[in-house]
Amino acid sequence: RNGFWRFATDTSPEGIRESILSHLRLSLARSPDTATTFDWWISTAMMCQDHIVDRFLATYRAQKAEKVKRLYFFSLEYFLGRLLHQNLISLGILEQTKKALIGLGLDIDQIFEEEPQIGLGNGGLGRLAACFLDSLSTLRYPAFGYGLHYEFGLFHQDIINGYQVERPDDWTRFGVPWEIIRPRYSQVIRLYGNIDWNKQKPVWVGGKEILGVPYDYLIPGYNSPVVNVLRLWRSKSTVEFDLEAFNRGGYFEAVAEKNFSESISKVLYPNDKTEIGRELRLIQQYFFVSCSLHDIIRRFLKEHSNLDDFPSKVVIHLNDTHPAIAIAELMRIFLDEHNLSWSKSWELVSQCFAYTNHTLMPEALEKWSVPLFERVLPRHLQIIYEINKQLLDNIPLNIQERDKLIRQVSLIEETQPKLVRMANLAICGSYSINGVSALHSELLKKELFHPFYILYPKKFHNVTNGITPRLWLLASNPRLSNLITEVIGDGWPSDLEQLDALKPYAQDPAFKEKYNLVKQCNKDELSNLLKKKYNFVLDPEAIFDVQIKRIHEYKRQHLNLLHILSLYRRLLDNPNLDIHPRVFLIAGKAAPGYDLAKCIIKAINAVGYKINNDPRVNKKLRVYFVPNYGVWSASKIIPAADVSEQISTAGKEASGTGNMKLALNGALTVGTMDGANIEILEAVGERNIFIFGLRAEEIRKLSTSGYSSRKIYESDPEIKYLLDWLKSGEFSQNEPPSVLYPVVHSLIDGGDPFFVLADFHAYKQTQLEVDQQYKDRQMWISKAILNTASLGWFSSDRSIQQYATNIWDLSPCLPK
Ligand code: DL6
Repeated sequence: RNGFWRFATDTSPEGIRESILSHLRLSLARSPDTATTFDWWISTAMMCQDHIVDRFLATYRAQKAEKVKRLYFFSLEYFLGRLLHQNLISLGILEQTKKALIGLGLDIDQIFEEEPQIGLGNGGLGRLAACFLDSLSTLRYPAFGYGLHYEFGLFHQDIINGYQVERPDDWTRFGVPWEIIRPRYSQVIRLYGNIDWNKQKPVWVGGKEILGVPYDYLIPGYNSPVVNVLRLWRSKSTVEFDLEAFNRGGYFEAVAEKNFSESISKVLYPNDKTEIGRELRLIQQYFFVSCSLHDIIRRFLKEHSNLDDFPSKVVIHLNDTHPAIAIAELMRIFLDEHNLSWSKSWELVSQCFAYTNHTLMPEALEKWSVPLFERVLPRHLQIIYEINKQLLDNIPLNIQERDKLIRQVSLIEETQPKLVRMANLAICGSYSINGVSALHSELLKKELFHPFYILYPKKFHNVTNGITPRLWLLASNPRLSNLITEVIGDGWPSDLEQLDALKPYAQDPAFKEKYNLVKQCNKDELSNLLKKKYNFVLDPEAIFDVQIKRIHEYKRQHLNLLHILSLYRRLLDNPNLDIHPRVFLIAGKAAPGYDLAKCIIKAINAVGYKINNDPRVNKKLRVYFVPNYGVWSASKIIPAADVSEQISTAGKEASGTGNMKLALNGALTVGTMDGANIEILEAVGERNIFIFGLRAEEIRKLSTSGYSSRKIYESDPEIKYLLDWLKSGEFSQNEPPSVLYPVVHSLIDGGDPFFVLADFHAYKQTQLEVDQQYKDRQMWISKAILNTASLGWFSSDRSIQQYATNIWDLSPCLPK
């Protein structure tokens, strides 16, 4: 290892042991004989943090000395999961720590289990942000993540009587050894108030002031000397006790003021429902953006005497439209706080921002009502109006259908009330816009953002998502990792395309046997875990068929369910049906306000309960819904999966990253031509993936030519039978049959907006093919190996490298 390791404290097992013991004593005031496993985890994390801090100090010193250009990643979500295991791997001290703990009579896996998960995200978007942080430090790029320090992360999901029940996620309850609170770098931000026009220029006055306190998480890179920072803001009242409010209304009013301020960073919003009109959500977005921009400018001005070079040193990446208000806020700061002219401010601002879109669903594009905006951020509304004026004035006069184009690109939607379109603001204020898979980026240009593409074709890019192999292979699948290292050496975790060298081994009998053994052991382990935790009965010899992701109609868990029902029917009709036993594992959370998604969970559990308790079929078919899906359960399920369900309606899933994690771990994809599935198909080859269903173009045509799901229902005996069966009451146990009606209704008279019925037969046919192919185990194993070997390109290191070179113009910076 290179010279940077000199920064670390002692990395020998003995040194690590001493450090853990001294944290136990000096930081926790505990002795080994009274310490709980939780105390040991905290002390181990503190030992680990010591090593990280040394590297961080060296990184920061070097970045400052070189006045580097930095990436500032703005995201409302970071789905980090647990950090200890990953951090030990990154630092290269996992084995030594294991030894040290064994010496203390402790098992490292039990210690890992003590760590509360950091679930500050809903799903793919937040987990992508976490993978990107890992890759940024690994590739040694100077970067800061900025976000919110939610007091409550993504809710806990219990399944009670088949229903999703939410519980708050109080993740900081027992303290978090990773965070460094830096009150000295707090920021004060303003909300509400009004504009004073009596000065030479408009001045935003009055309203409320809120304090943002930074909580820093240090993010080490894998086998890298670089440690970057994730800075999360927590809201506080500017005054502990508002005397004025006390005088006006007494004690309770004074405390209410404090409560309001602290409510801003209280809870993560679930993302799947339209948020229009949720004032607190807008305030959350503004709060974190304003704190972060002030923090960036403060740091910049420490290294520069004026703002002229700002865009050559600062790039701000907008992770979806959630932080798009940053464009108006940076304008406001330059205009009002730094007295720059409009044109100078716009010149600087429009060179700083890059925006990634993460969804093609038009209803998910954020819009805020103008009256709400005017009340909460009156100065920003003015600025947005002015940006809009300039945008519209600059549309060439000779462009085709100019009036229509103006209506489409305007930052304001002329509805009642009027709406501010955050995606349009993000596009107009950013120098780069990208989608997250090849198909998604094409559809952005062709459909969702077509009017902008006409105006600014050069702004549009694609960066296909990626996943960090450190978490999704090295940490979560140690058996497969060891096997790979045995054959191709240990360079692959930081250069995943080295996996290509495994391709010839897909035909090597000895390697195949070992690969198969790894999968079998992982399946045994998952079976034992699920038995212990939920009393699920899994036959490790069965096909493990996995669909794990947020529950959403477009992801079509109900298509999976219809196929399960059809299998059940066929088994009942023919108990000797020659199919390989299969266990369907489905997991995911539904947004608490998304009733239909919650009903789909209920339906899966209801059907599962019936099947699992039916001795006529349960040797061949099992269906389980695994509660509380998150980073941890993903890391247990993925290594054991044989089949990966990626069955979204074509054109709806922006990319997906679960598809990459599962294929990397040797599961064969059953998927539509959607998102990154298409690129996975190109990488693994059509013989090693199961593609089915309507293409995006066909879906588009079908929806314009008048798709009638009722007609399908009436004319297709099997579909009719299955839907009638689902609502017959046979699955609703002690409840009325109507509990499952919403799912059935959505597929018949609800119009089946995601074309479940249209794709059913193609899906069923493909599943027959899966069953046939699994019977030829030797062939299946070769295909699984080829999946692992072909997924190197899907590393988040590749994504970050593309962003750094093609969009951010960033250079690595190494501590000396
Ligand atoms: O880009 C990360 C991830 C994609 O892989 C998924 O396909 C996409 O659904 C998800 N998008 C969101 C949208 N949320 N908002 N806004 O989570 O992003």
